[in-house]
Amino acid sequence: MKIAITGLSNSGKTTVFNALTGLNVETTIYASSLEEPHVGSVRVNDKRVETLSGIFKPKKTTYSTILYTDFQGLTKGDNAHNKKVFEFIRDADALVEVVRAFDDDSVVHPDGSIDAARDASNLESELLLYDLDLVEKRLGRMADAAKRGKRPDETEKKILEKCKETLYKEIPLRKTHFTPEEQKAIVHLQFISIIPKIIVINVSEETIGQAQPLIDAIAARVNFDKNAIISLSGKIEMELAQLPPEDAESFLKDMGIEEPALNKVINKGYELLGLISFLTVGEDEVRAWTITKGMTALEAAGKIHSDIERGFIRAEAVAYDDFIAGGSMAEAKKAGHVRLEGKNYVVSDGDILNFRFNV
Ligand SMILES: Nc1nc2c(ncn2[C@@H]2O[C@H](COP(=O)(O)OP(=O)(O)OP(=O)(O)O)[C@@H](O)[C@H]2O)c(=O)[nH]1
Ligand SMILES: [Mg+2]
Repeated sequence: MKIAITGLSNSGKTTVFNALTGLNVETTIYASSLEEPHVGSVRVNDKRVETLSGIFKPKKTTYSTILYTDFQGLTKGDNAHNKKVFEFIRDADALVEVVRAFDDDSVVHPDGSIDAARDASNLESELLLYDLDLVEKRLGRMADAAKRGKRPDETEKKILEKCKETLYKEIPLRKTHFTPEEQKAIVHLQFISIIPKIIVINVSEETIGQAQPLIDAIAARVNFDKNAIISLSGKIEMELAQLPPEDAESFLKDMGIEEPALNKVINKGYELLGLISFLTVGEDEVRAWTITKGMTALEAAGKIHSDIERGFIRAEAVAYDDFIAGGSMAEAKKAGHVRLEGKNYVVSDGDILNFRFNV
């Protein structure tokens, strides 16, 4: 999964990037002019993988990973600049939008004052404007082609009109329902407001845990799901991410932080994108695989290898908790917990799967 960190200049994007990745790239008090985004990969901590690895003692243990990117900030009203930024991030699976709420006179706010709800609203507008421009250009090209006698793709045209109407109402495309066919018809345009978004309010360290009024204000102003808004102190979380694990716990307690941002953002990302994990086990490898909720055993097989999907016969499935109750595959079988499932079985979070296939 790829998550792009975005936001206005000096909102703390790079600080949050460091907090989420444990890296330590330079943060600046002026707008950075990165030519290449920062990229950092982190593993998704999953206790189940750890426990299974302890049981199977495999040669290799593989966690799911998340790739974070951090790039230049967006600038209100600067379409050309924002376009450049969006082109870097529009292949992301999710956006983490950092909104500044921390006070610090030494860090210049590009709009002169601290107002998180205003910034969130401006950012949303920039996403909408970029998409509107995409839609209109595309429709314009289709109209030109029609004049030259080329018949437009009516399906695509209809969907584009729907997108245009939505965007004109200032509704981001992530709130629009598209059928799978519609999605397929527009995916090549790589809209930006269609990407699921988490808003991260970067608060002062003095106000950690007191962000509810701000969350409410942003949700109301941008008409945004409260459940997809997180607050944290980038500065503190960045310090936390640099600490050895044995010091991290007491630091969390001292700072009044319930859960490190690192976990919060990943959990929200999974929730928002409707992601779950299934597990594979064995002497060679214990591994977590990330899939979308609702995927079938056949689709899950395809995640591992197209050969397994092609030659799919059956999947042996056992729920993680049932497996742990017995402690081994033999015990789970004895207790009748190991099921044989077919192609259309809908995979559950935490299923341990073993695919039988024939190619
Ligand atoms: N006090 C305080 N300062 C912060 C916090 N987060 C970031 N800063 C400071 O704000 C400045 C900008 O932070 P960056 O993380 O570089 O911000 P950015 O959004 O990446 O900035 P650009 O890449 O230039 O757009 C740095 O001096 C940070 O130390 C915070 O939570 N509290
Ligand atoms: Mg930066």
